[in-house]
Amino acid sequence: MKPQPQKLPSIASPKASDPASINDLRVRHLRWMILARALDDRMCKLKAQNLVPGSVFTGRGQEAFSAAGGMLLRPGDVFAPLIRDQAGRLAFGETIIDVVRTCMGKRTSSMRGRDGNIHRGNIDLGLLPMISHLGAMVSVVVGMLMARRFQGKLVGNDLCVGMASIGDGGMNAGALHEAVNAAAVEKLPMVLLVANNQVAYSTFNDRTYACKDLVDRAAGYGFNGQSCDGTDAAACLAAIGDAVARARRGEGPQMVVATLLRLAGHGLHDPADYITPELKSRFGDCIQLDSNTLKIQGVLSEQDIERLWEDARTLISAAVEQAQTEPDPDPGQETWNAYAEPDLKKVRT
Ligand SMILES: Cc1ncc(C[n+]2csc(CCOP(=O)(O)OP(=O)(O)O)c2C)c(N)n1
Repeated sequence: MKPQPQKLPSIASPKASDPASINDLRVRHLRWMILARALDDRMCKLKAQNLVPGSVFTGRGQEAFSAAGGMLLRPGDVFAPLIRDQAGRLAFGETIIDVVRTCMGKRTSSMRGRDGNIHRGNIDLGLLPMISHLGAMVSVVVGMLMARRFQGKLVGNDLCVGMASIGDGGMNAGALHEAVNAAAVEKLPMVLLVANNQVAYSTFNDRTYACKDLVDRAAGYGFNGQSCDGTDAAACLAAIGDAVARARRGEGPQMVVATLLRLAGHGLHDPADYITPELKSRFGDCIQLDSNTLKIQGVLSEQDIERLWEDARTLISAAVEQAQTEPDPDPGQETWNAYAEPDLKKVRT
């Protein structure tokens, strides 16, 4: 059973004909985006205070697409996020405290303070620990869906869905092609979210692929693909909502390609000075854009939006305060086995 995320209401699917429930979904969407941005910002500050070992990777500018992915899944689904997916992770059920504990290298974190912060996950939740940013996770999702099929669990027209996230650079990794092709041949309920943020680290689109649009690849694999403006929150919800619904109905894999811009470096160590002002001027910030839209449409007031930020920062501060009281890993107390103990209660007591 997917635990409900911290103090945030659970996500309901909108009925297409009900404007109130659609507005409710859009507000929840913005809430996840803001929570993720505030958490990313706080992790950057903690890094500057020397409280985070390793680098910090943010999803700045990608929150609308990522959050829509996480929140449109449901318990029993599988989600393989990447380093830009703090928003989707939270919306799918990752807790703030686990993010903070992991980033601060605490023994109480799901990584037990043994690793950096990018490989965290929660198998019970169906949130897969990331192996690599470069396409390695799609085959894991394909394998999990195949396992469910072998167990007789992948039948009917309301299937569980496996969602994998990938970037424009990762789309060119060999492992990705093999896994996506297998998903197509097996007609698996997989949704591949492609965040085209214009750069693979510092390599621009014109040096990473030669087709007109990455979504053209879907036809090559033999399944459905669609594009959306990744800076437009409502467009992300609509495109991913449609893709997830198709996959659940048994229509096979779905690709959703979002066009957006990474509004930060690859990680905190990267100043991203290769992003020109001209390129930057072509893309908005999804959070600002969505906040403005919801204000203009009378769905939220300026004060409502301020409160979303305040609530997010309060939750994050509480988690940071708690994590600061918790122990760092101590080799003298650890059994440094190669494989993690699935039962974390052992390390928490
Ligand atoms: C097999 C492999 N090759 C290279 C790298 C180094 N690397 C890490 S992320 C990255 C670029 C990824 O670009 P993209 O998929 O567009 O994602 P983005 O970082 O832009 O979100 C590279 C080259 C790696 N981690 N693994």
